[in-house]
Amino acid sequence: MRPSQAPTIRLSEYTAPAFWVDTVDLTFKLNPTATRVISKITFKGNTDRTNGPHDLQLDGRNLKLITASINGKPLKDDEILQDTEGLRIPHDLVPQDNFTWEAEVEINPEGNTALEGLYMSNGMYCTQCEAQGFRKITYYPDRPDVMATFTVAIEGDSPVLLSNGNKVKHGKWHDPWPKPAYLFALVAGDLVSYDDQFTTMSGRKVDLQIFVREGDQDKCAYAMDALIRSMKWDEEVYGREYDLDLFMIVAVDDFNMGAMENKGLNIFNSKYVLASPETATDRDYELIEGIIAHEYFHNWTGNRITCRDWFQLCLKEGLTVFRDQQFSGDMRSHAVKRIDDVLQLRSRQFREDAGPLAHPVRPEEYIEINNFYTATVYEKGAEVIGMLKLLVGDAQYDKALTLYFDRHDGQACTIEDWIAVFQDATGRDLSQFKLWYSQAGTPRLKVTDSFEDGVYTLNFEQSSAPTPDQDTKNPQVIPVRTGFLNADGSETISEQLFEVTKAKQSFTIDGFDAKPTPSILRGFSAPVALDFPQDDTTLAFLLANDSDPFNKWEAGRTLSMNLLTRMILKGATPDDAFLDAMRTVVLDENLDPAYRSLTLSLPSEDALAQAIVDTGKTPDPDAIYKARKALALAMAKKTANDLPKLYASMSVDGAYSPDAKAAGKRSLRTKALSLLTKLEDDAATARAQFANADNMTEQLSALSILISAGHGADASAAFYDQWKDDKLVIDKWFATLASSAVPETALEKVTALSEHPEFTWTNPNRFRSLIGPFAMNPAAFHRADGKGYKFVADWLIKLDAKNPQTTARMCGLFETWRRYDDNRQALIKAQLERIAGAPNLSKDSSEIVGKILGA
Ligand code: B3K
Ligand code: ZN
Repeated sequence: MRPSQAPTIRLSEYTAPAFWVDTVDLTFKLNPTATRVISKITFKGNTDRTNGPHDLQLDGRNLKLITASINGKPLKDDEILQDTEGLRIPHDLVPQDNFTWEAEVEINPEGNTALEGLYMSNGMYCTQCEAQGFRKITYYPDRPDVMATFTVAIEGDSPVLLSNGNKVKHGKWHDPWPKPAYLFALVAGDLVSYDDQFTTMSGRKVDLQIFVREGDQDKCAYAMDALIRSMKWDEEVYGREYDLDLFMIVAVDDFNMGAMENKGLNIFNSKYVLASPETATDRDYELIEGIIAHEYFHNWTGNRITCRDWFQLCLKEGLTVFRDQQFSGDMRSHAVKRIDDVLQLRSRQFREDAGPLAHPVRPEEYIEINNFYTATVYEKGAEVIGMLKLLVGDAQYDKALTLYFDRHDGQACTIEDWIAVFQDATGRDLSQFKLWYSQAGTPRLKVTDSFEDGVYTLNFEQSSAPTPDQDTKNPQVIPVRTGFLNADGSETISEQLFEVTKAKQSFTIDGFDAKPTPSILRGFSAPVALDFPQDDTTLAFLLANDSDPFNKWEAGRTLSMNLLTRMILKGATPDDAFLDAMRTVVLDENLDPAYRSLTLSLPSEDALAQAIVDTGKTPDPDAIYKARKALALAMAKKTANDLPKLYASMSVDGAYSPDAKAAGKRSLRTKALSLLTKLEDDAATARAQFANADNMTEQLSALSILISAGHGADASAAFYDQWKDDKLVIDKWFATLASSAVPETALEKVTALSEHPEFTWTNPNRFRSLIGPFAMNPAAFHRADGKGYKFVADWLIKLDAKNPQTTARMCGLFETWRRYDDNRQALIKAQLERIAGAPNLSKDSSEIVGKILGA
């Protein structure tokens, strides 16, 4: 039998299954503690496999087997070899061609606190099967390359009984599209639906339903609108039509992640469905739109074409993230979306790539696959697609995607299939490009330039630091969009796309009258760390003149990063040139408010810590916190006379609307309020905004600003009192109190919050709302006595016993520990070792903590 210790699964060891599955019939007899699952599965031998005869090996975890039979013949106990991971029937009992397996198992949804498989959330039954939750429902070859059609019957008292596909009758479902088991879903509960309809491009009518708890129907309109826009966009931009009579979304309160793309029955964390102006922020609306689109887009990139094995996860996730980013850009502003995406990429993926959890976009081994739903697989995976599109051009990209859908519909595919499609469609050799999938780490691109006799030369040098398991790296294909500016700020020649493919490579362009100012890596055309020192005067020039919105913003960001680094390491004070540049942004009414808001935002404390590490120094979280605060104060003083006007002019009249334009104004208004409050002893403007706000964006931003300013006590109490019956808003209350708390007292505050009766920590949203924001408040988390680390470790150990998946993900909060001084490192290490040594630690957390420790 299989070893009981968690094994390492390797891509190189992939073998096709011995048996395929044609059809699956499931009957669920629902009961909170003893649900019966009756399965009838038709198998057929995989004729490509020769080294038979084969045993029947089925995955299964936490299942109580009641009966099993093959072709109607009951199997005796001693004919079924069971262990904790599944069962095996010896080959002499298994027909090697076609046969029917039937089994009845019992499971306990109420006892399932890991929220994987069939579980209960506030009295409602729901499922989460990706990646390997189906094996907690019944015995099955639980791997994505086994695709089958499912018929499901649900017996239970609930008025709403849902599963995938088309509805046959109440509680009976048939999904005509073959799918892997990870896309199976079941929901049963006392739910109501918010309905609409969509007519597809070929004229078919599709019913759309969002299922929520009674009382929440009035918070579904935005999600429905986003769904309809997504369906239309996928038809228009990718030619993809929906393929069932019905598309359903269910909102669930207890969920380990954002949402899940189960075929025809998406299950969502309720925070990414429910929204009203009073209870959801602009950011919530934006995320709802993006996540609804993401899950819907999976219907083609993920469901119709799925992954052969879990190593290929980026095949569906990278592509689907890329598609949702395109969609959000089309719906809102491409410039703002790109900056937001790069900020995310740097803060999550570059951080991951620089630390002990670094892994390639397509990992080559894992212990627990749930640990690989990472920023690298998702966000870097999307960047790789963006580069591919840039390199082959828009028309060739469209051609390749059409070929991908035509060639692979209904299949479980690999990255090799994906690359082959692009090679075949475009005739381009992508063998070097493919390194983006296998090499971990963020390439560094060092650039120098020179000018002589009208010839301008750019010299590129790429390198990549060793990452765990990969000491040496080969040069990758790095597309570098570059513009050239005249002294008056105009473009000298049209933008160039340099394809850097060698370790060292130069490009020359002649015909310049004078040395141009280059604008390198426009649009952040490759996920690399650009090393091209430009002085403050040049950066200010680019901030003022660059026609590429990303690099314009980037110039401002580099200016503030450089200044803050000087303040932290050398005790410099804010200089007038910087403050003047920021004041120009405050006053520039020709720029989009959302864009101005982004430009006025200072780099996060975490980003500054990494920047200091990059200079070879050790970051001091207190010094970083103080420098940021001092710079914000200097900006406030510089613009003291402008802020009241900016604040007033950004107020949005009329009823609240979450559209990008209105949200952008509110965002800039918040920036103005935050600066203004630094100049007011009594925080009067923020207090007034808090008291008068008619929407959550303005109420919550005022609360956060008041807390940061040390004036938040009354507002916090009032906020709690007003919203105590709304779980999602109370999550925001916990999160804001933890993230905005001033470092000196933050630990005391969050400790008290962790004892609050509403800190229902087994709910993942609530747990993440308190522990996550505290650990992302660096000066608080990294307090020198180590008590911040202990607080977080205590909670992680406690949660691991209930919910390994959420715990393991949050262990990543410690991934940057080697950045810090010896004293802090020792304190963190001690806590990591405590977690690693906790009795019965899950394999999820043990894999992550082991890697972080470097074990
Ligand atoms: N595919 C799911 C994520 C599943 C995570 C499993 N631990 C959501 C998404 O990416 O759309
Ligand atoms: Zn996804």
